[in-house]
This record gives sequence, C-alpha cells and structure tokens, in this order.
Amino acid sequence: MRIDIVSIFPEYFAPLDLSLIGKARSSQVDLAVHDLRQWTFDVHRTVDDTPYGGGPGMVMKPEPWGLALDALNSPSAQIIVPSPAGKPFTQEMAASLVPADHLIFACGRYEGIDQRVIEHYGATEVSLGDYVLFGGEVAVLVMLEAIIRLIPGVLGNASSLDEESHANGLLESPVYTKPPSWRELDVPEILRSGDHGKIARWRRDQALLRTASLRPDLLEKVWPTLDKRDLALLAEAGFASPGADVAE
Ligand code: 6GU
Repeated sequence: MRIDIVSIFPEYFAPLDLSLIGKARSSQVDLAVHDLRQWTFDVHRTVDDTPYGGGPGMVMKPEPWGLALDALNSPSAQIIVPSPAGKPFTQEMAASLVPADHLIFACGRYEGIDQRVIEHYGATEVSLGDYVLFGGEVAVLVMLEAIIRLIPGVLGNASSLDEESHANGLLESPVYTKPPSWRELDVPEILRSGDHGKIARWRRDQALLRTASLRPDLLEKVWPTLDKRDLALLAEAGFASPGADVAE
C-alpha cells in the first residue's frame, strides 16, 4: 500500500516511525509525508486566505492543494480529507480501506480547504467524531493506526482481530491477567475454570451487557442477529428491546 500525507505540519507524523506502524512501514506500507508549502511560490508561502461570504478564520487556498494533489495523484488513489463535517470513520471504514492500493490524506487547517478541491478530486471527507480538532493531522494518525493494524501480517496474532471491540458490532468483554487476587479483587472464577464453552458464553454475556449499558446505539444495530439466549440475558438485566422487530 502506498500512503501519501500532505500537511503544513509534517512534524506531526513523527510517531509513524514507532512501534508496529514503523515496522509495517518498512514492509507492507510505503508512506511519505509532504509539506504543502513546497507547492507555494510566493515569498510568504501562503496557504490560506479569507473566506468568501465573510465569517471567522481562514480557508486553505485551492492552488497549492491542486499542485500537491496533481503531483501525488495516481489512477488508483483514494483522496481522504479529514474534516469534522465528514462521514464518520468507523472500524468498517478502516477495514474497507485495507485493500486500497494508494491513499492520499490531505490535512486541512483553519476553517478547512476550499470545497472546489474536494469536488475536483472526488475526495472523501471523513470525521473521527462529533468534536472539533485544530486540524486533520491527529485525525490522520488515528485513521492510519486503525487501518495499518488490519493489514494482514502486521499484528502478530491475527485472531485477536476477531474478538476485539467493534469486530462483531459489540464492545469487547473485560480482560484479566495474573495475579488471581489483587487488592482483594478476584478474577472472575469462570475464566480460571478451563471450561472453554462456558468462558466463551461468559465473554459474550459481558460483551452484550457492556454494550447495552454504554452503547445502546451499537446494540440496536446487532439486535436482529441476537439469539434467544442473548435476548433472555438482556431482558433479565433490564434492557428492553429497542423496537418491536425482535428476532426469534
Ligand atoms: Cl477528521 N478533522 C478535524 N479537523 N476535526 C475533527 C475531525 C477531523 N474529526 C473530528 N473532529
């Protein structure tokens, strides 16, 4: 996979040299960070200007972005623009980008990039969540970490991907390690029982209960896939069905 990042703060991407991402970079991922100002030609290396229509802040000018994206674009490239006004970034979106051949992340600052750039290149605006950051740099670090860890061979233990939070639409059950008793708190007995069937059931129950209490929105999405035993557990714990369309 080829990844290009364009930003006026290329130093933000130093963490990409670290850890598993750094390792993936040397094998599966060919990543380059570019300073947008290399595509400016005035003495002040200007990248922004005042917004048409008035209002606060500054908008990134289209010309440097046009030159940058013309230089980096390829027939297979998908251009992603981090923006609080974008489509929500999810585990599903991360997984959908893993087979991509070429990703270009265009990091805006200030009030954003002139919309004609997004339109001209058919770029996708993507948001991390319902809050506002200074710019797209940190958002790109987050997205890349989510995508790169899903590339086959990057994680040592690929089966951990199947059980983690969001892989099956539920939050993951809690985890424990030794010692069995710590500050008078004990590891749940069942996890030490060696009964793998019971352990799997317990983990699913914990995942269902945690999701029901913290993320009812997620539970609603998987509700039609729940079996009778799942539904009985949730009813017992006082979580009502989100609608009338309860699966048998
Ligand atoms: Cl992707 N960018 C910016 N600038 N702010 C955000 C965001 C992205 N996601 C949430 N807030």
